[in-house]
Amino acid sequence: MGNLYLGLDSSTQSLSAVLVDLELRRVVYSASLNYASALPHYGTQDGVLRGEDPTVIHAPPLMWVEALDVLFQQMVEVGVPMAEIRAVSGSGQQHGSVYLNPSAKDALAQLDPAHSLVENLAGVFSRRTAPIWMDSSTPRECREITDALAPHGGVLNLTGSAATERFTGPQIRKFRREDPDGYAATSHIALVSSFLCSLLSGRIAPIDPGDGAGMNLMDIRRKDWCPSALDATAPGLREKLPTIAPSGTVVGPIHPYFVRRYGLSESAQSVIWSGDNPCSVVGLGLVRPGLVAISMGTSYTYFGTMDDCRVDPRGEGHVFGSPAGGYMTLNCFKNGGLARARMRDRFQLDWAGFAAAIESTPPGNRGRLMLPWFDTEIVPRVLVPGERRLDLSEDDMAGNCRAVVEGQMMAMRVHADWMGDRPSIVFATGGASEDRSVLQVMADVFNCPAQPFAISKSAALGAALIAAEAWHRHARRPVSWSEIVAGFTDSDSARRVLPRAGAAAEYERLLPRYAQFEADELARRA
Ligand code: XUL
Repeated sequence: MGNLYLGLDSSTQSLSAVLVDLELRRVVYSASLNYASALPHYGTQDGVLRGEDPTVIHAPPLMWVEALDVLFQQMVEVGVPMAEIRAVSGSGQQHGSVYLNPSAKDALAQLDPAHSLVENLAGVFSRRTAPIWMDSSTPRECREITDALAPHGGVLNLTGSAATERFTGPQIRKFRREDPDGYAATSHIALVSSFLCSLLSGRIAPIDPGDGAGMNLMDIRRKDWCPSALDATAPGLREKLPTIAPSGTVVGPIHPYFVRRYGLSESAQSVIWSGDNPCSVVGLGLVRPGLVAISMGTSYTYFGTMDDCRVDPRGEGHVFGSPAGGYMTLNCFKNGGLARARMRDRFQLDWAGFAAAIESTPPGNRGRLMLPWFDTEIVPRVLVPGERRLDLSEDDMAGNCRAVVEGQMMAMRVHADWMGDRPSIVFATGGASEDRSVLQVMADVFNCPAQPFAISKSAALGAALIAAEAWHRHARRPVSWSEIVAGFTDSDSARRVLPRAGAAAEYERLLPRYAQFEADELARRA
């Protein structure tokens, strides 16, 4: 049998698969299935369903189910050696929840390979659609949960995050308020991650502390359900939730459905899934405390790892369990890539022109600053959108380009102070990490090297590596995390950008001015 491990990633827009060969230290297969184009009959726009209320964003869980069949079928058709796969794990978009009725348990156990997964599972839902992470319709529930938990230590301190609109607990509370009968008819509530793992395992799968922390329901230190948070959320909730089990737990052998239909081995193991961000932490090689990565896609996310649990006193950042042990932190800057693109388009530049504009201005931008809150922002929490400039004219092309990037990097540094030690190196990934001028600002602001990764599909890769680690531990041949990730998550040291002493000192002087500007502006909008 080969040494192959499969990682799946059920994300907002697509289902991806990454197959790694641990012997060869190589990704041997990688594919993605886009929901909107491959499964148009679910009527989604980029994988999501929007209604009249713009704050309500759901997705059809059956679409995720069908995607699994289609992707496995494609793997067989292109000749992936399915029988050689030793273990499968996965990553799910975080926070989304799936509501199942009492028939789900038997339907999962008895999946019939003569019928598709959709045919097998069409009747198991007690709620037709699943609220996902983009849904922000629960401010009322967030307030109620915050108030109810105040006498018990506070939601932030108990669960690692302030009550957050997209988190599962507030979403469950809203479901119970709006549809008490639907809630009563629900016997199991799963996350996207645990739901898809349940299909592969043929039983209701546990939730791991990486994804469980995104619910406002888990005691972040004990990594188990938090009774007072459950009580503050909805009656009878504990009975509807699965157990929380450590990341990398082997749930059991893959269900025979997948053996018969797609030729997986009977001994292939189904490993508990996690959220996409915890999986990315592994897929980026952040398997030791103190490592930091900045992912610069549509939004920018700042990931850190730590041994001991610390929470963000401002309540803006999140703490999740890391699948590699200990904790991970996540700060999400919603305006990230969007703000940079907005500035490029405003001055009708291409990315080379944008970089040249930055290079033509000095580090620190002569004190000119911008808060690039074109849209509402998560970190810091900004509910009234609108960018703001200090000593900077709107028409100053180069000054504005530099101010966006500097403002973003300074915000990331200021808002990471609660995470503890300053990083000794920052790993960078995503589109903007290809721009050397951005990496230079990053290196100078953090006063440490900035090093890009060439990794795409970090969540699916992380899931494959989690499957590999779990398989070895289960077979009583444990392998250390650094050995597991070696060769898969090496960064590109040739493209490493070093900080420049003068520029770093300039930012050290500028940071208090930036922090004050931000604080004044937040107070003005409050
Ligand atoms: C994290 C979050 C998103 C989703 C995207 O808190 O909401 O990153 O996990 O899939």
